[in-house]
Amino acid sequence: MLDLRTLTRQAKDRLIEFPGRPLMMGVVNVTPDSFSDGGRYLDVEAAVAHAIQLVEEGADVLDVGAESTRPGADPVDEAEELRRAIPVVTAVAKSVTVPISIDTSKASVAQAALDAGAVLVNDVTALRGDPAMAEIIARTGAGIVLMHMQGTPRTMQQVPHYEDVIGEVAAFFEERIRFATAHGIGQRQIVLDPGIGFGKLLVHNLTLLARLQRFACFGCPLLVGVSRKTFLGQLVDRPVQDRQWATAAAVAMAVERGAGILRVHDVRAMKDVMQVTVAISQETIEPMKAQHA
Ligand code: HH2
Repeated sequence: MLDLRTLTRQAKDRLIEFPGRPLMMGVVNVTPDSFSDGGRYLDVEAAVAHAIQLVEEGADVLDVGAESTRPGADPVDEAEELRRAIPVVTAVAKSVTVPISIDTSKASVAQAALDAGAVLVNDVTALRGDPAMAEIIARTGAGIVLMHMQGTPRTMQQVPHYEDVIGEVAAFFEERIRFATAHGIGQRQIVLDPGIGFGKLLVHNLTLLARLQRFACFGCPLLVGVSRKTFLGQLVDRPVQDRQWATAAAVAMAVERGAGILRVHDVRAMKDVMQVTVAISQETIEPMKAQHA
C-alpha cells in the first residue's frame, strides 16, 4: 500500500493530514432535487444537518457540490451555482471543523467558497474549464483536486475511447501537474483523481481501479469516487439506491490499491469497509488488541 503518512496536503491555511489511513470525503449535494419548495432557509438547514451527520459518521472532509456532473447533466449557470452553494458552505463552515471542499469548475464559485470557509477545490475539469481557476488556487494556497475526464459531463458517456487507459490517464496527470505548477500551484496542494465514470466504459473503470497503484508515482494522494456509480449498476444490475454493497467492494479494492481519499455518500458503512481493508492490508491486529486489552 502507498504510504499515506508522507502525503500531507496544504489547503489554504490548513494542513490535511493522513492518519496512516485513507480519508473519508462525505458528499453534500445542493442540487435542485435537494431543494424543497419551502425556500432557501430550509434547504441550507437540511444541507447543514446532512453535513453534521456525515461528520458524526466519520467524514474527514466534506465535498459540497451545487452542479450535478452526472452523465448528460446540463451545466448550471454561475449565479445559480453561487446562490445554491455559498450559503451552504458558509453555514457548514460554522458548524463543523473538518476541511470543506467545493466541487466546482467555476473560478467565481471557487473563490466565493474559499472566502466562505472552504479550503479545497474539487475541479472535475482539472483546471481546463475556467481560465481563472489556476490563479485563484495559486494565490489562496487552496488544495486542488485534478480529475481526469474525457469530454464534458454532457457528452462524456457518448463514445469513450482509449488505446491505453492507464497510459493516457497517467500522461494527463503529468501534463496537468506541469500546468498547475507552471501557474504557481505547489505540488503539495495537488490531489489526483482518475475520474471513475467520467468518460469511461465499464472496462476502463475496472482497469483504473485494478491498476490504481500506477498513479502513486506522482507523489500526490489519489482521490477515488466510486460511490453508487453506474459502472457498479452494470455489474450487479441494481438501481442507484441499492448499490451500497457494490460500492463497498469497490472501496475495499481502491483502499488496497492505495486510494488516499474516498468520496462517498454512505460514510458510516464505507468507513468500516475502509478500516477493515486497511487493517488486513497492513497485517495489523491493533484494533483487536485494543478491544481485548
Ligand atoms: N464524482 C462525482 C462528482 N464529483 N469529484 C471527484 N473528484 N471525483 C469523482 O469521482 C466525482 C466528483 C459524481 O457525482 P454524481 O454521481 O454526479 O453525484 P454525487 O455528487 O451525488 O456523487
